[in-house]
Amino acid sequence: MAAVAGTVHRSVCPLDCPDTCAVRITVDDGRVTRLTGDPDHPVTRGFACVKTYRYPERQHHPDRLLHPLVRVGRKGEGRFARATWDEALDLVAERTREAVARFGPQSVLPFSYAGTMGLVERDHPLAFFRALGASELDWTICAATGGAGWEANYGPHKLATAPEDVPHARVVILWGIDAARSHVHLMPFVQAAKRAGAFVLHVDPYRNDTSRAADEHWQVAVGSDTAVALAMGHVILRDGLEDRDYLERYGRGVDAYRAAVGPWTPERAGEVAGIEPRRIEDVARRFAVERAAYLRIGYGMTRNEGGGNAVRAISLLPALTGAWRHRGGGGGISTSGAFALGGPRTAGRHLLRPGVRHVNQNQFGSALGELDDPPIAKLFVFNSNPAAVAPDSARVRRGLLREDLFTTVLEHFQTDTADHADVVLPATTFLEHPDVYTAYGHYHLQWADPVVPPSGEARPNTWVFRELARRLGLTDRTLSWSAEEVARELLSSGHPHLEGITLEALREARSLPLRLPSPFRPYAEGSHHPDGRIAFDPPPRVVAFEESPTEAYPLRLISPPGSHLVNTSMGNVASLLAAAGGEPRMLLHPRDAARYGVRDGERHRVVSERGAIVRRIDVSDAAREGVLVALGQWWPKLAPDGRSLNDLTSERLTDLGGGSTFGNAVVRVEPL
Ligand SMILES: Nc1nc2c(c(=O)[nH]1)N[C@H]1C(S)=C(S)[C@@H](COP(=O)(O)OP(=O)(O)OC[C@H]3O[C@@H](n4cnc5c(=O)[nH]c(N)nc54)[C@H](O)[C@@H]3O)O[C@H]1N2
Ligand SMILES: Nc1nc2c(c(=O)[nH]1)N[C@H]1C(S)=C(S)[C@@H](COP(=O)(O)OP(=O)(O)OC[C@H]3O[C@@H](n4cnc5c(=O)[nH]c(N)nc54)[C@H](O)[C@@H]3O)O[C@H]1N2
Ligand code: SF4
Ligand SMILES: [Mo]
Repeated sequence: MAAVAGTVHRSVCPLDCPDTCAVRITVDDGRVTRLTGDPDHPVTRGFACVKTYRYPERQHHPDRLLHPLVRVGRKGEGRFARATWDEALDLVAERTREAVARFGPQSVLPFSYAGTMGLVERDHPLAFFRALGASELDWTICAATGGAGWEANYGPHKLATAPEDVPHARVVILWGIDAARSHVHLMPFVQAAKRAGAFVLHVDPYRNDTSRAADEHWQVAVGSDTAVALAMGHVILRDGLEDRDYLERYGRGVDAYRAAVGPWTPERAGEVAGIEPRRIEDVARRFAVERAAYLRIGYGMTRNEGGGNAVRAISLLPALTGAWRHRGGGGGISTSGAFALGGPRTAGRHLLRPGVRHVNQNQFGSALGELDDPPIAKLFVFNSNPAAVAPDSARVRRGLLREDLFTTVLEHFQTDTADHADVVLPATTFLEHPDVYTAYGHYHLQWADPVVPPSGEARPNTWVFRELARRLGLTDRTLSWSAEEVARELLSSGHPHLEGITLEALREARSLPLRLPSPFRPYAEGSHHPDGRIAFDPPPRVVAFEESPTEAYPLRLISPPGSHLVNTSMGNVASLLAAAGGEPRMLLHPRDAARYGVRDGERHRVVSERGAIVRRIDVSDAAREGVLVALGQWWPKLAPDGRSLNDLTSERLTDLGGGSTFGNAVVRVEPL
């Protein structure tokens, strides 16, 4: 029988990705059959990405969680029995009440992150925890170091040159970002700049599609970025190529910076990074002379002990040359600071108790294992898969296995984290609930309505916390807000960037550009520090890493994004796993392979001080010598040894912002 032509609906990709694409969803007979990029959206421009094209497969996956489940097996075994919503929620409420009565409310902890970037389903649940007085989870796993580095220079509110302006750039530097993979919708704008004559440089220890799209690739040593950026500053100041007028008006502490870059000659930095000093000279001069130079920083080089200083050193370069004054110039790490959303009651801010305990998300394993004043007794996990993604996962698993911990997981699938739950609750996807979306790679605010009914008995996170609030006698009105009410509060900040953007206008248009000056030149007239100046002082410093290669652990491990996976969110979509090579893979340079007896394409043991896993290793000079490159994150239970990549990583924090150090671990490889 001929298929009925589907209905096409508009939506927004909810994945943790700077692009926040506007998408079109075809629904046939109640089923999502197709997802494409919206041709009318100025940044999406008609294409989605290899990952999200497969979302229909995820949406209708036979393993979707369709009913609440209550544990019947041993802790961590993953055996559950079906329950009704009332049974499951009554049990969770009762156990929460018990924990609060015995240990106080701070024995309750939410663990969540950006499984969905929708502000209703991501942020509003926090109001429940704030009303309860639970411990606060600091969201440090991803962007904390980059944000802290940026803000040290430029003050609060991360802003960036709009992607739509990039074609005006004469020099493009993509530094520690695999844009062809993790920010694909930037690439057409970069290509346009290149066609118009711009020079494009990629700085990354791993040679990938972004390197191939560039004119030049610096395959730098992990953690050498600060030295390289200081050497560029050295060349610019030595040759008098700085924008003196800009620095006089808007710089602070330039003399201290000048003194700090003095010793960082291109020769010395080149030695540290493994690049020709001449190349540093040439690019630094070009960057300064062309003025409209665009320097896009990624999170790759923020994930080590010196990441905060690296971001500071790199992001001072467009200030040194006054690139922010020129259309297409500047750059940035994130556009998120322009979305000045949020009234006083957003995410329950008004309910926050002073002095409440904070738990750093990167120290989740120790928090579960060691906190005792009070202990974590009741854990809620949603929008995240910490058994896979949090550092030192063996420690996380030990914590999750505690018999005296009661864990509730809201999920689409039975992840490794859900296997450790006492109660698993089925959550709706972005296709099944309404939400509002900001972005960290562009300046368009978006709204999406559901396009299909919930699968099985799945419910939005916000519904679950509303029901729990009622059972626990929490009465703050915001706890029962609808998505529309949450959105209205978000839009009520009164900030000029939101002028004229009402919920009605947003629902009607689906995507609205923020009200920014055109062209938008953030920092053309200084920073958001109280004195309006950009802080060159204290100058960024080259951080000596505590965890560094040794004879026992001679290789640095980094884990850039997989081409076909987004964190672990697509980690059970068969077509994507097949396209990604069927099992998790790593890359090692031929000379290292020869040194450590690694045979191309075979499985090896990878060992750090914290654990050991088995992975297939491909021998390739796409990896820098001395660096083992793990491609993407897999569900531990779908890896050949059932183990997480993060069995190898540590809870060590970065120099700024208390961030994660996934790119810091040192390891060795051994034949099996
Ligand atoms: N396909 C895909 N896209 C994704 C994701 C995914 O998993 N898959 N994840 C999403 C998320 S959550 C995020 S935060 C973003 C992150 O995306 P990006 O901002 O691009 O950051 P990373 O992916 O961490 O790393 C980018 C590059 O930095 C390199 N790198 C590592 N260490 C260093 C270093 O010391 N110096 C330099 N110069 N480079 C280094 C890595 O090899 C990598 O190629 O991507 C998002 N998009
Ligand atoms: N070794 C190593 N570890 C890393 C990284 C690395 O580079 N290397 N990257 C780190 C980074 S950058 C990040 S951002 C984190 C990401 O870590 P996480 O935030 O945990 O991201 P995901 O692994 O994608 O898991 C998100 C989960 O949320 C669920 N989810 C999605 N939408 C919804 C929803 O609407 N409701 C509910 N209830 N659940 C939903 C998905 O099914 C998925 O299981 O991982 C970090 N871990
Ligand atoms: S993952 Fe990123 S590039 Fe892919 S559709 Fe979603 S927002 Fe767009
Ligand atoms: Mo991230």
